[in-house]
Amino acid sequence: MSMGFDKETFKKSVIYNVKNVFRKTIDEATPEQAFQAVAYAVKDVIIDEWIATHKEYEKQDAKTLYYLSMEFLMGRALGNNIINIMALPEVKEVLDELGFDLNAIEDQEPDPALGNGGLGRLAACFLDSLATLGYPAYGCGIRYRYGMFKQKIENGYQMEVPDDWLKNGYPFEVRRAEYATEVKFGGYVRTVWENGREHFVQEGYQSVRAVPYDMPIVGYGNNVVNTLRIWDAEAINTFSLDSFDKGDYQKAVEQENLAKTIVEVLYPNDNHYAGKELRLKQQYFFISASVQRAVKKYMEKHEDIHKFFEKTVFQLNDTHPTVAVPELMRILLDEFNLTWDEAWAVTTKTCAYTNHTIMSEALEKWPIELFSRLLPRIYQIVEEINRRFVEQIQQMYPGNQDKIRKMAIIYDGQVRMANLAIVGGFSVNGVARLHTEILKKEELRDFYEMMPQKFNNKTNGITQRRFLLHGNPLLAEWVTGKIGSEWITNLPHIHRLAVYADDPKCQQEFMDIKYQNKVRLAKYIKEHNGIDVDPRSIFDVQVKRLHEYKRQLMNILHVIYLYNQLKDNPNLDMVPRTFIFGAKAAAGYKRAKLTIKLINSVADVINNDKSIDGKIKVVFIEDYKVSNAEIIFAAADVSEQISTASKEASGTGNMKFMLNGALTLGTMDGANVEIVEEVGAENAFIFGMTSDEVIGYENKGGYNPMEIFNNNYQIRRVLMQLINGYFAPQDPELFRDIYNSLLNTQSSDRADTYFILKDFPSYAEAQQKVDQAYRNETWWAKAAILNVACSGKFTSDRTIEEYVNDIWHLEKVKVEIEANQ
Ligand code: 4GP
Repeated sequence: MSMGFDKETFKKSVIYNVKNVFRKTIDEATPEQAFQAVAYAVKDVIIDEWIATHKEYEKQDAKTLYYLSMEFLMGRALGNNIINIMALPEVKEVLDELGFDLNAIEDQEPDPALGNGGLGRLAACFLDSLATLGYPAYGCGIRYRYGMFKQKIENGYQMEVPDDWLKNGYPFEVRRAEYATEVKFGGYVRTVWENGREHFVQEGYQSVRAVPYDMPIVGYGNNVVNTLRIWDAEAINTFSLDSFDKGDYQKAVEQENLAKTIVEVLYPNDNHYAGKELRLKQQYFFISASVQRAVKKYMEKHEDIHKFFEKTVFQLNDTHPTVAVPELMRILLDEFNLTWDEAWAVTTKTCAYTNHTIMSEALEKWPIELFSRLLPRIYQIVEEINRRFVEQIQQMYPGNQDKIRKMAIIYDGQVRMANLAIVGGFSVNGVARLHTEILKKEELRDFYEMMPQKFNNKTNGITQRRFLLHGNPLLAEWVTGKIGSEWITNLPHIHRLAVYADDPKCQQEFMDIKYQNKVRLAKYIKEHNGIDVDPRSIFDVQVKRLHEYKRQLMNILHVIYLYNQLKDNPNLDMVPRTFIFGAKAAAGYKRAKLTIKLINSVADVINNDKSIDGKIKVVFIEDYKVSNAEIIFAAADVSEQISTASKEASGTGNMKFMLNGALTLGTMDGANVEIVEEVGAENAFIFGMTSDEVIGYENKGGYNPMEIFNNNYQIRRVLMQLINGYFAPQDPELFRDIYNSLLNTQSSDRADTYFILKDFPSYAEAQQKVDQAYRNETWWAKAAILNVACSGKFTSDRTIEEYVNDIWHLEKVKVEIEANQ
């Protein structure tokens, strides 16, 4: 238990908060009010540790990581914080005594969803691990007024509803007005000569005030509390008549609007770049504020800015924060008067870049017209970085224009952010072994040849504190009962479970827990979807963002294929299966949204067809998010990780399923490769083309899906059902676009870009193996236990230690707390 935690004090604090904030006695409090009161009471406990942690960092003058990310997909904090201060049993008791149920109170918390998917959730797992390992670190991001939209399904279609997560106030955040800074946009740069040197002054700009809000990131049982700092924007001068009098009315209005719109909403795109001006504003806004603050903080304790990198490291979470490179240059050049070479030496030792995707549509490129208009001084600096870099290319590869075409930072009228991130930093990493190899051999090959020393791999990980300890209490308790609790902070320890994999009693216990978790999910589905599902059926789950490369389409086409078999032969011997989907589609991604409609239309037909006797059920879980994800992983038997090989950089859902004892049905893509390496191919279901095969076809311009269509009657039958009204009797044309995308009868895209038909036969075969394997309960239980036992590598604690050793070079800090402060 946390040293700062005292049960009686906590109870009083909850009662007091209800009274003080809501003017009510505890028995009158609504569940939402109770949530707020409990959250404030927990924050009370955390605050002392938070202060102590930062005192300790200062005392030790520790090197600090700034994890710069446009996204932090945190999920709910209350339950996680209670677990990490190690006060779960005591808090439960107190709430019990006060007549509340902790789960119900947790359910009142909005999911802070300041992220889209994998990239944002990874950032959240990293913060948890950094705090638990005791490393000095800030997460730096944006306090979006509206996070990831809430998804409603209406008539089978996705509808987007704004996520007003701050509606009732968020108890864990603290506004830190004293650290507010100014961020400037637009205007022009004037050159002045002073002391025999050129100086650059930005004039005629608009600006906003960046105000940080801090959220505590609680380490597990170690008194360490780090900070997630998210920036809000406010108008510099509040709108006033005063400005009107001065003739500045227009400017005051514009500044007010700029501040309002800049942090208004998270762009809901995953693995996709939307080249909107506002997005670049968001990027520069939070980066300028974070970098300015990091420099100020450093200068409070140090004199020599040349050594900034000894105490500071910036990790760029994808290219979105890349303006950190020119922004740091600007501060060093214009505010500290360093020479170019001095400034460049500091910057390139401070910045490091992580690549999260090879999808070409995700590559950020800004038209120079827009970039230079919005960030005139920053653009000048990027021009100069580019000029010097191109010179370097010419020296190394004289006369090779192709190298310049591929590697220049500014080319064809665009600023290429990945190139800037690679050139401006000392490290470039991919997020799984296969992904890093593809970066080196294909996507970033020229850079790798020129600067191989920068490249390294950091296979992703996940926090077992949220995704097992919090999300699956039954299994967590069982694991601890068998092998002790060390796995909570040392996941490889979980391998000790392997000796129980063959033990019939343990197998039984394990399967009972899985069953109870399936009952929990079935209840959730009944409440939210109104569909009855049988917890004895195989729970076959694909939850992740909706994207063509992730191939939810292949999954639902296979469901149709299976359904056809069942219609042909109602006595078909198959284990009943519940196909569960959960996915948000970017609001403007038409085909993804149509795929959601298809899944729901297929669900409608199949779930209402009495003739198949409930052997197949299809469920689309509305509003997939961190909080329901925890329930879903715990209940899964089969983990669908079926992306086209080479396309999924890593995946992290795959790891969460494994940790919860689901078997992977997947391609050799991303971290699936490493999962299979850990657990053994015999304990997973692997199918489909390899990444080399896929890349081979791509280099030849694709393949001809018509051959498969012509020769495989079952596949042809499924495709024809897309256009003959089988699933859309009112509008037989509804799914024509999907049909076309597979056979390319009209569009200019390559036919079946993601090789769905090509991989379909081997996918169907693997699915058949799943069916067979599940019948052997002993085998299945053993394989599931082994998946849990072999998940040790996939803790984000391991990932963070690797970043620390190879890139960040941080020191661990210990925080001691006196009891009952
Ligand atoms: C994702 C990748 O698609 C996923 O494979 C990876 O596990 C995750 O990053 C974390 O590294 N990329 C994105 C994105 O979310 O927007 O590019």
